[in-house]
Amino acid sequence: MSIHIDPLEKKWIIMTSVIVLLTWVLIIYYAAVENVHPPSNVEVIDSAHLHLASGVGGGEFMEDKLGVHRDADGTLVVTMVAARYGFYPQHVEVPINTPIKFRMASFDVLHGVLIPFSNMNTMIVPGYVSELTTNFTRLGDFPVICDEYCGLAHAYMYGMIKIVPKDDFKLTAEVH
Ligand SMILES: [Cu+2]
Repeated sequence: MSIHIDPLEKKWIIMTSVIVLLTWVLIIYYAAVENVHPPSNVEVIDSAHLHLASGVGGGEFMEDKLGVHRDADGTLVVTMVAARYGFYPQHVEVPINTPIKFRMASFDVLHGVLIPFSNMNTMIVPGYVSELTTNFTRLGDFPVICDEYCGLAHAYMYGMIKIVPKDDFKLTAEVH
C-alpha cells in the first residue's frame, strides 16, 4: 500500500526538512567549534538598587566597585553596569588569551552586549546578573555594543574594550 503525496507537497517536505537539518548542523557547529552557547547563569538582583550597598548583590554593582579586578581565586573579573545609554565603566582594559569573567547588570531596561571578534554576546535582563567567561584572542580596541533596542539613543550606546599583551596589563585599581 502506498500513500499518495502530491509532488508539490513532497517538494515542501524536502525543503523544510533541509532547513531543519541545516539549522541543527549550524547550531552544533557553532557550539562545538566556535564555542557559542546560551548563557547559563541564573542569578537575581534588584536592578532598582544597584547603587546601594544593601540588598541582593551586596553592592557589587555600586559605582566605585565597577571595572576590572581580581577575584579571590585569581580570575580577572569585569563588573559592568548597562544603563540607558552607555556601559559603565566606558573603557576597560584586559589582557589577551586570559579567561575574563564578565558580570553585568542592567540599571533600567533590557540591554544586550556584543563584542566583535569574540563569542561575547548576551542579553542583560533587568533583575538578573549576566555572567559569562570569555577569552580574547585579538589585540586592539573593540567596541562594546548594545544589541538589544533599549530606547531612542540605543544606537549611541557603546563602550570600549582594549585587549593588551599580557605583559602590558596592569590592574589600575584593586577592588573587591
Ligand atoms: Cu542598550
